[in-house]
Amino acid sequence: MEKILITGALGQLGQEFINYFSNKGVFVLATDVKDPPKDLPCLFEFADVLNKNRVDLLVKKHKINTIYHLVAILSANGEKNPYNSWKINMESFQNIIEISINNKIQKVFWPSSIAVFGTESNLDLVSQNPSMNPETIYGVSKLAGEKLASYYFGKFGLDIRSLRYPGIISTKTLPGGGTTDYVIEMLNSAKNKSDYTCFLNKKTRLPMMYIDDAVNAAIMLMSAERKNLSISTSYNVTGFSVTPAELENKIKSRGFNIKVKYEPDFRQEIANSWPKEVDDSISHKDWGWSCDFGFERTLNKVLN
Ligand code: AKB
Repeated sequence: MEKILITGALGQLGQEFINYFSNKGVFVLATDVKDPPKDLPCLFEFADVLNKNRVDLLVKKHKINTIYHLVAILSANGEKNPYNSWKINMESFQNIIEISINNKIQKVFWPSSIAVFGTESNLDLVSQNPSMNPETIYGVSKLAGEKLASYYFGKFGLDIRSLRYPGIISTKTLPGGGTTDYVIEMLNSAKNKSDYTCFLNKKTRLPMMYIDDAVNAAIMLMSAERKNLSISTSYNVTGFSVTPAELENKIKSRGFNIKVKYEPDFRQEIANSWPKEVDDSISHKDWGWSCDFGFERTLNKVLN
């Protein structure tokens, strides 16, 4: 029986994983460094993953056998304090790796990101293994994390599985400090009847994914037989690609009277180094991935 630890559990993905597993009756221990909502449907412990001993004790106490390690400082916030971002993104992952090996954890899920690519990749359509030169500290740490995952699988047999997530669109749980966050901000402004100032220019095309697909992709990858996985770093996945102008027009065509201004800031440079489209054919082949939510279906979910 799976006994799951989720770190960074109160973030955008974590809360969705908690709901998913709790609905299925799976034991979940959620940890984070902030207070949980009163109605959290699982056990919660306050724990900073930089405190290795504390997490190790929790893993032993609750006989954890699977870890979803979701702690991360995202791309835009990362640029504000690169030293701290590296520490939080990488030291926490190193701790989870060590704890996992010492406690014979069966599987670890760790999200990577489209931030691992860079302007040396063919950004019009990034393949699984192009040349990569990430241009944010977030991307640098995600690429380093992918290499660690592959190293510890090869040398220690630790089964770490990973996805390169695009921007994730959810409305119940919000992201924080990312470059793709504009989508959710614009959608929420439309619903709240307020104007929106977009921090990217209107033609910036980026890959996105609806939250249900993001959760489903992780579950599918975690359930796949390891022998079918040809990638030990991180798999490309995507839902659809969109520009701010296309999103604005679609929102308006659905009857929302939103006024959008475009005032690109430092996040534009980050977006310029990210892919427009992602080729996820190896995920289709290795573990049967395909997304359920395109642009229209995502909007049906979010705007209705
Ligand atoms: C971000 O914008 O930083 C994240 C990501 C694509 O990894 N949403």
